[in-house]
Amino acid sequence: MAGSSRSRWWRSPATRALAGVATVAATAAVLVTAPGADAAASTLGAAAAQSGRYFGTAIAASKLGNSAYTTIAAREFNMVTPENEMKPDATEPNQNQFNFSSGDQIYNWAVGHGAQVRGHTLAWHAQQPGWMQNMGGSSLRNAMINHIQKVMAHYQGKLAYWDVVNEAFNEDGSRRSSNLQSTGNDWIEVAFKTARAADPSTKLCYNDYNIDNWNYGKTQGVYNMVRDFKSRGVPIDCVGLQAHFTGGSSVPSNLQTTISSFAALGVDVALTEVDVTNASTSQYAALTQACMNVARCVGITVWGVRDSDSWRSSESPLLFDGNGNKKAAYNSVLNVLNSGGGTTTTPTTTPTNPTTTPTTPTTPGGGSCTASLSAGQSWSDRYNLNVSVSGASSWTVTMTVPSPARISATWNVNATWPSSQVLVATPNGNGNNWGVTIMHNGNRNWPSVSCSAS
Ligand code: 9MR
Repeated sequence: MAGSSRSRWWRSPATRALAGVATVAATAAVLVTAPGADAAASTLGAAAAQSGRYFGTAIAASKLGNSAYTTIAAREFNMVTPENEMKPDATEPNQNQFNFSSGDQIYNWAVGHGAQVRGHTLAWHAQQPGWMQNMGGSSLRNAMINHIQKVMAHYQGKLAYWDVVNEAFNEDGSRRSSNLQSTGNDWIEVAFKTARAADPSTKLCYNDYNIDNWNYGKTQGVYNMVRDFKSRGVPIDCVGLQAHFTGGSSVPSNLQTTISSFAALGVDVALTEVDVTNASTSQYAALTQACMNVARCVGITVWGVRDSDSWRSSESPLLFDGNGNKKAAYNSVLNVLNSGGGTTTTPTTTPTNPTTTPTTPTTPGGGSCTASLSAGQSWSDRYNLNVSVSGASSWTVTMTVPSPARISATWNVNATWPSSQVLVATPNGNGNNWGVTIMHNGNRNWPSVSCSAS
């Protein structure tokens, strides 16, 4: 089933129609030469990338010296959220004195392993540094603004997403009382406006737990805020459903309704901190399918690598056991990711401005190899390109996307990202046909590519 879905995806008439001559060449290459091209992907990140999504994990800097941990993390995940290292108590331990050492450690590890990073988090009632906890009024408001500006300036242009505000609502949908809330009800929109000005290249998210059930007061409270922000032009790009299905929670049957309802407001949606009591295979499959069924559900992040890394380790809620073995839930997630996007992920079939696509997608490189691009699926905010390398079997392809577009994911290739705009790719042992997802951010011009044989 995974194979046939994948095969439809690669060879769909829409895909061929979009790409013109270059597509014919690329499709032919897939049909003739790529034994692995129709195979189901064998890691979570690669499987998610087939539909333009990512699969991520929380990473703790203190564990980056543990090779059992990093081996799994590097192999399986293409999005990383620092579990604690970019929170206010970590980044601004003394007022206006910043410390990015642990955050940078995670960032550098992630991009060195082909993953993107989700910043977490800028304004939150919890994990505030001591000096901030007793502040209020205009001094706290100004401290929050300064914190957002300085932290985002440090990571300017580097992060795919930022959780600008975290957990600001009560269970009944009212605002949570906190020192931040006491500075005025507009503190959340001030945070988002400050964030947009500080780094226009990153996506700005609101993130919370217990907003998975559409019929829940808190879900409705957050939904109404996002709707209000969109109607008034307050900058917000995404909503993170933490999706902690531990501590007595379970996946609600209407999760997909929640995801699609937020998406219909014009924001990306992601499941950002997933864990499930005893890693129920059916619940993991259901939450993955709910995301796959909504085009703007951009990815899933689990809150830790192995059960022993979980903040709720006694519930064994993750996809790898303490010895690093794949659990049954791992396979149920992988199968859903490999089975394709489901009916409601049908993409828009034409880029909004196809005339901006260069007509010379084939760029001969140095040495004796050539990388050819052809159009894959496209969505309102992102598009896939298929890359076919001919000539040498040992090659390095460098791809540069035009700013403010940024590379979001790859599949079937070993990739490192020296920056959000530059990708360096080498074979992963599974043929010469691979792909990339690009968030266009308004610039749909295709990237330039060069190939060098080695
Ligand atoms: O997993 C994090 C744990 O190591 C910290 O001790 C805890 C402190 O608040 O935060 C945990 O992560 C939380 C995340 O930042 C926000 N959503 C809830 C997560 C689990 O508590």
